[in-house]
Amino acid sequence: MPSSPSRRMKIGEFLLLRLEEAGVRHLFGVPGDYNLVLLQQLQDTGTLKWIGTCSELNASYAADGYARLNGLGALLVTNGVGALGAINGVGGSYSEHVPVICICGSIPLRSVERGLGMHHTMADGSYDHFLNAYAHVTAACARLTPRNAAIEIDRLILTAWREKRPVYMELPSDIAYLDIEVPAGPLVLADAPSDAERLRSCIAAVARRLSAATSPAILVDADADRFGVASELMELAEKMQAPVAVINTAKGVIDETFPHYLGIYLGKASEAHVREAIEISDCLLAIGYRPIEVTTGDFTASLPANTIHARGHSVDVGDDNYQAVTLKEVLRGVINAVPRVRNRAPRPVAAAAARTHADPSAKLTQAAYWQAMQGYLREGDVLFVDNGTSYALFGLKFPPKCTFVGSVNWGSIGYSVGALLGTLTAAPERRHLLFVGDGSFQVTAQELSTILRHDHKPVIFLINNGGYTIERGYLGKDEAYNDIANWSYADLPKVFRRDTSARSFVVKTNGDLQKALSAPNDTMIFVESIMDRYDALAPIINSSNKGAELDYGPRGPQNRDNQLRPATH
Ligand SMILES: Cc1ncc(C[n+]2csc(CCOP(=O)(O)OP(=O)(O)O)c2C)c(N)n1
Ligand SMILES: [Mg+2]
Repeated sequence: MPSSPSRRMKIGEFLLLRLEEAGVRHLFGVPGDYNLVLLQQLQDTGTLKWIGTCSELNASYAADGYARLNGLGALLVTNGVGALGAINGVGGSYSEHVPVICICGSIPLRSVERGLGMHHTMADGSYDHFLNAYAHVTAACARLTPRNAAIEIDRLILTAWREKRPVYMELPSDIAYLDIEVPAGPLVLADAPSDAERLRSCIAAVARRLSAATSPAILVDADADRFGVASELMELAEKMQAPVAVINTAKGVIDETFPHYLGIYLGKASEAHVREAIEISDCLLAIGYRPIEVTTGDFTASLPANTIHARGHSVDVGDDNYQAVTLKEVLRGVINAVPRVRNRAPRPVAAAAARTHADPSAKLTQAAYWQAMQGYLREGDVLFVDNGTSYALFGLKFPPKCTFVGSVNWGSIGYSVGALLGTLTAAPERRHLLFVGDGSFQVTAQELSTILRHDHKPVIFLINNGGYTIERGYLGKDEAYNDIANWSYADLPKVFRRDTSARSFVVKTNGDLQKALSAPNDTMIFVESIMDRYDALAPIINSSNKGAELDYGPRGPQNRDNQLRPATH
């Protein structure tokens, strides 16, 4: 049998080359003795650009943000201490379906083989703890050896890309410079072709149902973005004149100015027209739907029993389950197969709510803040939201071509600051707006320094309300555990970069906010808005109140008048 062409390369250099071929141009992380060898190879070969971060947690968030815009992201950590620092973020990538490659410079094989005790281990003779930990938060993981490296590197990168999930690889520090035989050709990121019969049958089954329906509709979760099918979904909706709703994880995935876009579906918490179109559809096509309490209006979502469930690599239609098909091919086939509908007009778009005039000298409230933000958004923005009262961003209407970045399922506070570094690195030409609370910001604040170091120009909107307001709606309206230290947030750009040109604003009134919003975007803008600790939009407090019922049950302490409730006017 003729063997496929091969060549010889150093393991570390091969890994870097493969990352580059997979479209990864930057590597985030923190150096450590076990990974310095790979960093030296990166330096010597000039393949990827190194973006050192202040912590591995932030590197994991940055790689996640980068991957969301770039299709794939990567970070480099050191054994144990670095790997566990990053595992929260990698777990988030797993939960949120984001393809991230976590590379860990690990214990030399010499020590593993001889059982030599080494630092950054449990000193218990085992070297597998961190590999085992990562097995729970990755689609695949492996420790590289000279025998498996050529195969494992390709398998792991391709698995991350195909599954839209993170992978973890350990590169023992004494093998990065060893020559191995590697394939001569480049790594091609592609899905395995669908099974021809399954694909044909699946397309026919979906198209048949959709064509026969009188009220077809589409419901979109985040996988529509991860598997890159937003434009197909809009094409299908257009051809069938069918309405499309998203759940909050997929905010902005469907252009919100698209005539067939309905809004966000959240069960009973949805607007009536959205709820009706989804719940009484006689053929609902759901894309990657993964319901949890915060994406279903506390389990009040109710999809029709005969909903078609399409996922990245499989489709459920009635009793039939189709495997070995890809979402993109299925949708392309369905678009071609369904007849063009002309008599199902989209519902007229409601006129935008009239803007009330804000008194410039009045103290800033959340209601006025979010109304002002609606006017600030512009086409093409990358819009970040962290946990907290900033969730009000979900209520704003996005202009075309905006990208939403958030972590709705995983919900780790501080994610947004690290991820912002990642999206800025992936797409520095776009305008990036971060909406974050003081509590979330404190978790990962030091990454602001890396953002400044690389001359990025985001706009950071921080709400200083003295602590964890959204948590006060669960429990502890006035308890000290929901209070935090009152930093001088707007001074931080100067702290993190002495010669910063960032424009900082401390906003207390509507007039202050207007001034901040009129600053040009030629440098970083940091807007610290001081607001009342009890101020939050009613849907947000309601959601916290309901969350407390679910979390603590009827015997819980939330009923002792110990909970922030929506204001009653
Ligand atoms: C890593 C992590 N720790 C704790 C929490 C719990 N938590 C959720 S929201 C929140 C408070 C957020 O406060 P802040 O960012 O100030 O937002 P606010 O509601 O005050 O606007 C906390 C502590 C979490 N989601 N993630
Ligand atoms: Mg707060």
